[in-house]
Order: sequence, then structure tokens, then C-alpha cells
Amino acid sequence: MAPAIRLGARTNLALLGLMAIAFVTGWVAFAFGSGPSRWSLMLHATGGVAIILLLPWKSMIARRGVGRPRPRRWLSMVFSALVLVSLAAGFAHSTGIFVYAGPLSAMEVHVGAALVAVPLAIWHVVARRIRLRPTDLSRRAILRGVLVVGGAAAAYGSSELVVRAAGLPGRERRFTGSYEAGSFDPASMPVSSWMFDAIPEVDANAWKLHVGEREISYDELLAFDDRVTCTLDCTGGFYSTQEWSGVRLDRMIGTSSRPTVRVISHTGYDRRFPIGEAGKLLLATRFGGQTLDAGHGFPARLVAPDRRGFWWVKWVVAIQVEDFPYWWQSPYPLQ
Ligand code: HEM
Ligand SMILES: Nc1nc2c(c(=O)[nH]1)N[C@H]1C(S)=C(S)[C@@H](COP(=O)(O)O)O[C@H]1N2
Ligand SMILES: [Mo]
Repeated sequence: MAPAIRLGARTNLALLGLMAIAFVTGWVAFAFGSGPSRWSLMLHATGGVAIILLLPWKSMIARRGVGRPRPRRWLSMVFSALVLVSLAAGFAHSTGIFVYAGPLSAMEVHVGAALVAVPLAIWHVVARRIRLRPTDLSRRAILRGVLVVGGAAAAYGSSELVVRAAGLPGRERRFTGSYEAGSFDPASMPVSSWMFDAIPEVDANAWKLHVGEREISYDELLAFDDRVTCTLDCTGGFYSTQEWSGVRLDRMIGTSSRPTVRVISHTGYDRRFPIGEAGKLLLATRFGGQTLDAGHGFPARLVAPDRRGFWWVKWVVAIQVEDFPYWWQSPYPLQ
């Protein structure tokens, strides 16, 4: 096969590999509310910038229209468009040039476009059957790869310096990439949901908290005033620090030899935690000295320090101890 065509195939392979890396490291960053998130995002950004460095080659290949005209060309165009939208939204978020796009955040557009692109990426690979050959791993090909990734890391590092030097809003973001919003001011804290949950109207008088076999009323719960000041960091791209008040989970469930505590919402949304964490988890009824509002989880919501926002179950109705290990659940909620 002509060397030019092999270069095209290698560029395609490299692009797909980099997209896979960006996809995985993005989700790894979402899984952590602590240090590993930053490391994963540095790799993530480097992968994203490397994709951009390869785009000139890619467009040359596409323009040459290697081989015969392909069926379902428009699917390829949709795929390219989704990747470009995801990239643009990623930079819009990271630089802070454009953090909100109407009802969605740039981060939601970023992840949403990448998610929709996944089936198309799979189709792209299956339809074209790009195959690796021994010469694709020649010294020269590897050297090129190292140059692209090294160049991408350098470009990413410089872009962070530019964001700081130019005083762009992006310099204010946390190690997870999130922006501060409404801290210590409950009225201006954003309301968010993972995917499809709508805000339910819960009647506190009829509401009961089920803890194992016991039922606890709203008034009984209000008698507690365990406090913790900590940060909810939503994967949608904002974080907010509040003083939360309520009752620590270990006080309600006591000691148990079972490994897992499960917190369930009125909507069916649930998360499982290792029981050793119960002393850190708070079932909150108040923030900033005032009663929770419906949007933020009235009558009671979980506060899970150092975990990303999707662990902070709102509108809690039940707390159970279970025999399954806590990791025996979908790593991200499905509703
Ligand atoms: C093909 C898919 C993807 C590509 C090419 C991509 C690329 C990028 C790029 C270029 C940036 C800007 C980096 C910077 O300069 O700081 C970025 C930021 C980000 N991406 Fe992705 N991304 C993809 C998918 C995802 C997914 C699936 C997630 C999460 C599940 C994700 C999470 C993030 C986060 C949290 C940031 C913000 C980082 C920060 O502000 O420091 N990305 N991405
Ligand atoms: N029941 C339920 N709880 C939930 C969610 C949800 O969709 N349903 N979303 C989670 C996510 S992703 C976040 S970031 C926080 C948002 O909390 P807030 O609206 O108080 O900012 O709630 C979490 N708790
Ligand atoms: Mo979130």
C-alpha cells in the first residue's frame, strides 16, 4: 500500500486511540472528588490537544478522499462534528470564555457530544476495519507519536499559563475543573440533577425516613444539629461550599457488621457507600442555617464530603445496611 495511505491509516488510528484515552480519563476524573481527578484531567487535556494537532493531517486525508467514495458519508460528518463540538466546549469550559450555553453548561455539552459520538466511533472503526501492521510500530512512527504527545503536553501547559496571564475566568477553577457558585449563600447555589430526575414536592408531615425497620419523622430529624462545612462539586462544572446541618449516618445506623450503607431517594435514585464512611456522611436538613428547599433536596439530602455531586442523594426516603460490597453498583447513576 502506498506510504501516503498508510500515513492516513495511522493518523486515523492515532485519533481513535486519543479519543478513547480522552473518554476514559474524563470518566476517571468524574469518579474522584480528590487528587486523582487532577492527574486524570492533565492526561485528558493532553489527549484532547493531541487530537487538535493531528487535525490538519486528518483534513488532508479526508479531502483527498482516499479510495472510492464511501457510503454513509454523512455519518462520518456527524461524527466529526460531534468531536469538534466536544473539543470546542471543552476549551470553552476550561478557559472560562463560555461556561454556560443557555440551559446547559459547556461541560454538559462537552460530555453529551462525546457520549453521542461513541456509537459513531464504534461504527467508524467497524465499517472501515483499520488494521494495525508491523510497520505502524516502526521506530519512525513511534517517534512521530512521541512528538505529537510531547507537543500536545507542551501546548496544554502553555495554554494553562496563557489562561492565568490573560486573567481569563478559567484560572479560578478548582482541580476538578469546576467553577465556584453560590458558596455560603444557599439562595444562589445552583440546582442540578444527574440526568432525568425532576424536583418532587415532598410533604414533610407525611414523609417518613426509613432506617432499616425504624421510621423517623421530620420533626425527630430536625432535633439533630451535626454540622459539616464542605463542597458539593457537580460534574456539570460548578462547585459550592456550604455549612450543612443534620444527622451523621453512623448515629442512625449504629454499628453493623455488614459492609455497605445504601441511601435511597423518593425518585428511586440511590447510591451505596462503604459502611466505614458512615461517620463522615451527613443526612442534612439545613444549609447555611436555613431549611433545605425542594430543589436542593427537601426534606433531607445526603452530604458526602470529598465525593462528586452525584453521590449527594436528594429527597432521601430510606437508609439501609446491606451485604453486597458498595462497589456492586453502576459506577455512575443510571437515572
Ligand atoms: C472524545 C472525547 C473527549 C475529548 C476529545 C475531550 C477533550 C477535552 C479538551 C480538549 C478539554 C480542554 C482541556 C484543557 O485545556 O483544559 C477537555 C476538558 C474537560 N473534559 Fe473532556 N474530552 C472528551 C470527553 C470527555 C468526557 C467523556 C468527560 C467526562 C466524563 C470529559 C471531562 C472533561 C472535564 C471535566 C474537563 C475540564 C478540565 C478542566 O477544566 O481542567 N471529557 N476535554
Ligand atoms: N435523587 C437525586 N439526587 C441527586 C441527583 C439526582 O438526579 N437525583 N443529582 C445529583 C447530582 S449530579 C448533583 S451535582 C447534586 C446537585 O445538588 P444541588 O441541586 O443541591 O446543587 O445532587 C445529586 N443528588
Ligand atoms: Mo452533578
